[in-house]
Amino acid sequence: MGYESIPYMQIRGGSSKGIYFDKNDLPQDENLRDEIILSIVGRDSRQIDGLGGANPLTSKVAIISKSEKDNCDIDFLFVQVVVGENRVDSSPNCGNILSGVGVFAIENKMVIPTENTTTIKVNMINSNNICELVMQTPNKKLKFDGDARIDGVPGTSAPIICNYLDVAGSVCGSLFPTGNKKDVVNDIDITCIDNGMPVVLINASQLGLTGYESCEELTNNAELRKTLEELRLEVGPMMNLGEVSKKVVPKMTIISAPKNGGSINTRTFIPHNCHAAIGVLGAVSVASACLYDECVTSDIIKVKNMPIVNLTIEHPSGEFTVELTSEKINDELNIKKAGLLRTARLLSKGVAYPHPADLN
Ligand code: NQM
Repeated sequence: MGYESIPYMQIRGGSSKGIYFDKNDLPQDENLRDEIILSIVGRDSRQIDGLGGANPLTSKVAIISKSEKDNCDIDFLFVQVVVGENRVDSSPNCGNILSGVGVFAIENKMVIPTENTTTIKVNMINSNNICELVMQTPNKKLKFDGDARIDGVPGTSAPIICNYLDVAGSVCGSLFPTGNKKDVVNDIDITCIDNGMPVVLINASQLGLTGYESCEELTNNAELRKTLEELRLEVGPMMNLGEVSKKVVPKMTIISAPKNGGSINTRTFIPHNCHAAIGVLGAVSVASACLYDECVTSDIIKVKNMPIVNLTIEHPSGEFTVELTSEKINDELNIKKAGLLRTARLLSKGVAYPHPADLN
């Protein structure tokens, strides 16, 4: 089969936007597949010759197929196109792009909607975990309009409930991959955690910041970026991620006291630019640290009401609430489920044309 033109959908998933493909429309060979993805999304920093939006949040790809697993409906592989670096990274997952997977699956007739709501079990290939998406489908039709609002996206849409099941350690092997709830690296106190997304937490005061600086101010702070990158490169192997200079994980999250009635305030580098909001699984990892008194979060928040806790993560464009369900096994707290609200919207459907030179 030739790949001169490839069907795609462009979907806003949560506070990100991506190009969604049916796996069967892309080459099986991963190198050729990634070249075609780069060709379609864009190789240069402006993505002038591609469909991407020249920002990490709009330079994302989903590859979707019917699930090969008996207990799931859909298989989803996430691919991050690294803006301006002419390469992709499929080591992390993306909870925002995941929230658009149900839209693609129903539109593409991979899932037949049921009355009122349709629950789709998604096998997240990047992290080998399951997420349940509950979609609004009155009269067995996918509904986009509704009154759910998420920060980072204008207007309101139909709610999509995302229930992540057992995501602890899905990228690094364990919830606290260094074996500690707190480490000191380069004289900075940090917590390294992976509840679906590898994240390094640092108190703003340790970096000489308030934690309320604007995203632009932080991204333009060359000294801060250098400190964060040195720390990240040091911590990557400690988190079982190996050498991370070419990886987009771990993400670096600066924390401080909440300002707007939430649980904790954040600024997240993903990993070199400050996120306009916060990633879904990134927020889940931050919330998860708040449950443990030994983490660096405990200077800001101590959580007592188990087993179901709602934590509101403040970020540069609003807040993000995560509901964590945990249980104690042999005195150790285990987080079983992370529930959250997203919305998604189908933006366009069509065929994409890779550059002919990339097909050889
Ligand atoms: O953490 C940004 C986003 C993400 C990823 C990033 C995400 C997640 O906002 O699950 O959603 O961390 O690069 O889409």
